[in-house]
Amino acid sequence: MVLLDGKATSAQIKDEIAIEVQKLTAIGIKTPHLAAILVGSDGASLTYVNAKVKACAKAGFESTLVKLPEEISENDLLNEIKKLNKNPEIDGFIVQLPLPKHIDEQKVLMAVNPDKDVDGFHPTNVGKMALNLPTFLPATPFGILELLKRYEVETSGKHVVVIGRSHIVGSPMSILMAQKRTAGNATVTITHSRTKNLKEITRQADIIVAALGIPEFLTADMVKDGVSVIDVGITRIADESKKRGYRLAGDVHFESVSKKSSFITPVPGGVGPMTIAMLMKNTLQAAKNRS
Ligand code: BQF
Repeated sequence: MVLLDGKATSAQIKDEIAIEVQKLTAIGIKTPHLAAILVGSDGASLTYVNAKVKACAKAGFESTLVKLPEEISENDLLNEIKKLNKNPEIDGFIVQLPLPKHIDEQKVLMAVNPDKDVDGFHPTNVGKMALNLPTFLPATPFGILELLKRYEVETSGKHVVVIGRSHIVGSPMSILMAQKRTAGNATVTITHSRTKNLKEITRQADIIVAALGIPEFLTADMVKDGVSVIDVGITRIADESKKRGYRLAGDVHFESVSKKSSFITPVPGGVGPMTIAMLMKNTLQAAKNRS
């Protein structure tokens, strides 16, 4: 069993980016600048957005955090987005998800200038992604591709089973891995909550991407020997023995599944850190596109 170490790999990627930033600024190109909009003060969202700000410092970027109250109107949020769209200092920005229920997420994502949409969530960029045209790939699928690439996990001709059809992970992951690209050329099956006989399907998988959001859902009886497993889950489970009061659980029952695995990502320290690193990569690309 080989652990796909997202923590170490993401640190390496951030170092590579920092070196490139130094080279760019040396020839007079401005320092990449990422902005993030956070609405409200959900604990997990705050953790994620702080991790992004910290990663900017590590990669040699500038960052701006725009904190807005939970009760902000949709219109006022759209105005904040317009400001970032117009601000020439900002190369790329994200709107931290999820948003409060009174705000239409789709409307918000569509307001982001596609050239600054470093999360790759604007329909224009989703379309480009689906057509394998140059664009910002959504950070989590992008991070998974990069992890598979760097660990030389063979994907060509392999059967990849994706569990989960979210717009952020499952759907783009399925599209990307079927494409003619590195960490692609796979035969992809997408499964979800209405799938019948899931276990019979996952047992045929060479690679499983678990992105359904149910802690420890994928168990050893659902996989074949030699499988490679990508765990996208990160559910907070109350645990008084931890200093934060919770532990993170993946969608994979790591202890049993790892025994049958060729490659497997841990939680924490697997896909999560890669997501942050690829957001940095997209922001660097956004800055280069403008110079
Ligand atoms: C780790 C996210 C669900 C909904 C909205 C490192 C992150 C997570 C885990 C992280 C995520 C998940 C992010 C670890 C960003 C990934 O060490 O295992 C980093 O910060 N993520 C997000 O911004 O929004 C989410 C998951």
